[in-house]
Amino acid sequence: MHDFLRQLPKVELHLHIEGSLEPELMFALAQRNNIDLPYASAQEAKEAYDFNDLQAFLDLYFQGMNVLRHEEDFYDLAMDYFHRARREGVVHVDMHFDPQAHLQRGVPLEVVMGGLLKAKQEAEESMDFSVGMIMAFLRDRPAEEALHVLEQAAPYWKFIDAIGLDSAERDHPPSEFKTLFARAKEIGLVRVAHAGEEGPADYIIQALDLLGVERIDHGVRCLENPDLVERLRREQVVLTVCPLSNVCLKVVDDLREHPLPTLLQKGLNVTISSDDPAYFGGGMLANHVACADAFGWSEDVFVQLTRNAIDAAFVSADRRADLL
Ligand code: ES4
Ligand code: ZN
Repeated sequence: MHDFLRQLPKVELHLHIEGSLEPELMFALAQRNNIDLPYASAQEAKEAYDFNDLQAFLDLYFQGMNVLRHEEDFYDLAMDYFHRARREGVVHVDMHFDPQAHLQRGVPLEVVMGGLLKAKQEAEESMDFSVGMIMAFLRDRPAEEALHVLEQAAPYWKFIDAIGLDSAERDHPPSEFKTLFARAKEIGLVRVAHAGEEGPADYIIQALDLLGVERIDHGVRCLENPDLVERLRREQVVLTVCPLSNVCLKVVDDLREHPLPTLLQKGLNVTISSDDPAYFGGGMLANHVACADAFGWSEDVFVQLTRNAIDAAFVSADRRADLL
């Protein structure tokens, strides 16, 4: 089964590129940019990755990305991930990135976009790999700031597939971002949002009804509302579920108690992603292997999940045909 999962051409729809920053690269970039890290070694950093909830993770996530200062840093970050993913049999990734997290630290949008787009172009030309771009907005910062950043990003709209909504979910409902998402629709961008990870099922409903999202990132708490589950099934809304992330952030106690099998059994359009592979114990392959071990799924379950991801991926019709 592990060999099958390694060679299966996998498609990842939910990946924060800043969350793919491995401690080894963090140390290399810290040295290159003369930045002090709160860890003595890469090993010590990994040992600090022990989270009780989403906020505990976000604190270290924002701290870790402080080593990203120059265009080459963003390029190296993305290329490092693309190579690792490709070696695990990943053939496409839709990549979230958090411009506000960098602007806040004085890193200009041009630096972020320049590095990420150069890496995307190079990977697509040389690695049989494709990359979708999701400009994500931080829901624990003001909606007006997000709108300003979206306007500021006008020169890059043509390179972006979608906007997303991430960061601390509790007490930051989708309803606060109606104007931002309406503007993204006007621009012609697809919309996705994190909902129902730590937040209630109602936030999934808000994301669908008020933000017009095409996919829900996580969405596992939909099971608290049977009417919502029926709607997600009827409309075949894609859920980008991240099993190891949910274990690490204690959304579930144990992978064997994860709602994934129930979501599938209810006929929902489920996909599997890694979220923040450097922080949550591994990438796409580790997530697939963990599901095989925890749920005893057969090969055809993984084939179906992969088909779901291919159908929803931000790719051209030609590339989608290649992936099938
Ligand atoms: C995230 Cl796991 C998760 N949830 C919400 N926002 C995020 N940003 C990076 N990882
Ligand atoms: Zn996420």
